Amino acid sequence: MNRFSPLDVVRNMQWLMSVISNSEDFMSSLRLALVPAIALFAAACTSSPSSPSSMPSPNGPSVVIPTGASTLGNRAYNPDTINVAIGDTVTWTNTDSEAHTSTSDGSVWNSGVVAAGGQFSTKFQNAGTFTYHCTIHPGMVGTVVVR
Ligand SMILES: [Cu+2]
Repeated sequence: MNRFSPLDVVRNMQWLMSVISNSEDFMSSLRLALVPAIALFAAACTSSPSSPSSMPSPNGPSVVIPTGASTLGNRAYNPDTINVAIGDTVTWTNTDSEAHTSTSDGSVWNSGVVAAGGQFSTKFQNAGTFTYHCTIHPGMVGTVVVR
């Protein structure tokens, strides 16, 4: 004997459809709940960490302008002569309490005024020996050698 009449099949289909539509409601409400959670998670992942109070350490070659640099002559940039490779980006970090510049004698680069605590970076594309100075304090001199 057949346990399912055509009417039973229709009823079962209706039950199945109601379960599916309920589960779709459940899924959509789950999505609605998940979207803000995922957005928050993504925002947390992409936001940068809180700004450090100290200056970032440069990745490439680095020149420090030390305290009292205006009176230090050829020790005003440390190291006085820095050797780098073509394509390197050199960063000057002004740890002094006065503003300074890193200004190429041959107009290859010019930092402009680098405030106390500031940094300046420039990329060296060509080989050569480049002397530079501070436009604010005559006597502050350094050299970048690019090979
Ligand atoms: Cu200076």
